[in-house]
Amino acid sequence: MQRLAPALRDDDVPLDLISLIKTILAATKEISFRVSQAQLGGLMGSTLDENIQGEIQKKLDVVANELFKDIVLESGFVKAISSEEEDTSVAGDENGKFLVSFDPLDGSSNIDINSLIGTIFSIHEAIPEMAADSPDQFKQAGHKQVCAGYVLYGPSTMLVMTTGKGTHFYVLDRTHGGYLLVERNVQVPKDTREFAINMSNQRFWEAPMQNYIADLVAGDAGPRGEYFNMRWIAAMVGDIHRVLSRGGIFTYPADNKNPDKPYKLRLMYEANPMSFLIEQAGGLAMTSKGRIMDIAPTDIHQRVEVIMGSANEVEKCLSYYK
Ligand code: AFP
Repeated sequence: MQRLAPALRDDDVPLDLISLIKTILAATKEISFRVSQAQLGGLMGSTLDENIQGEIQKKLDVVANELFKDIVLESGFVKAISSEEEDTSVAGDENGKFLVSFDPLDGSSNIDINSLIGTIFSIHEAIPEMAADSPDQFKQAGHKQVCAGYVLYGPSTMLVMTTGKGTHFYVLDRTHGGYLLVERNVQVPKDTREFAINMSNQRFWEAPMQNYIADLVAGDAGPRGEYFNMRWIAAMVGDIHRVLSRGGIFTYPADNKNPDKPYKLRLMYEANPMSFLIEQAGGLAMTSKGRIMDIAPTDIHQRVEVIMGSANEVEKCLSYYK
């Protein structure tokens, strides 16, 4: 099995980007260890603080954020970071070549039940003429990402990453402490009989999503004439990993549960990196209005509608919006 750096060199990834990726992965190895020790180390449960999005932070959210932020900012490669757990961007090295957006621990509600969680990251090139402390430098579309990935803290710690030359799976080998390539050029099957959506929001969705899901749930008695299975992990890392592994459609549609917050998932550190991974694996990553990676961001913590996964099924879902 190939080690990480040679695998990246095979994809012609520039050396400074390889160095940054190795720095990020050093942070994830430390987070993986802290996650495995959380109960023993008194790191379960919540803090008394809210993040900028009004969500109560878990103790592990805070630890993972500090670890990731400090290691990445100290590397010298990074001009600024933005994180789900930070109010605004944080400046790094004025000459740093890259911007890193991340969700230090996605799936926080799974922490206390010892279920799937992960770290998501997205890398853009820095804009030389913008100051390191300007949040505006993060307002770059997803198609400008130079790397995206996630690390899933599951039964094995897995890295899934793309630098624009396919999506590859790696596993953390604790015997030598590095990530080993286990599957190159993963492909999302075009067709699927599996969907992922939080069904408890059903009555709040727009009519097209109501109709699409109703047809899936109707199974072989409905217009699709086939049985569809449903899965929901409540951690995008887990749900997208399943889609990348065996196909499926994953959606967090618009809803009117809270009129001030029609979307749940965050563009910069959830939807964009996952879109890059899904598209590089032959899938589609859309909103009901267009490609996620073509959205011009207006805010670091912007939220967005997400419909992604097996290409034919995403097209089918979008046909209900026409
Ligand atoms: P956190 O980033 O706060 O952990 O939230 C996880 C998440 O944004 C995403 O990973 C899940 O798909 C989604 O929330 C789960 O949402 P529900 O609470 O509706 O199940």
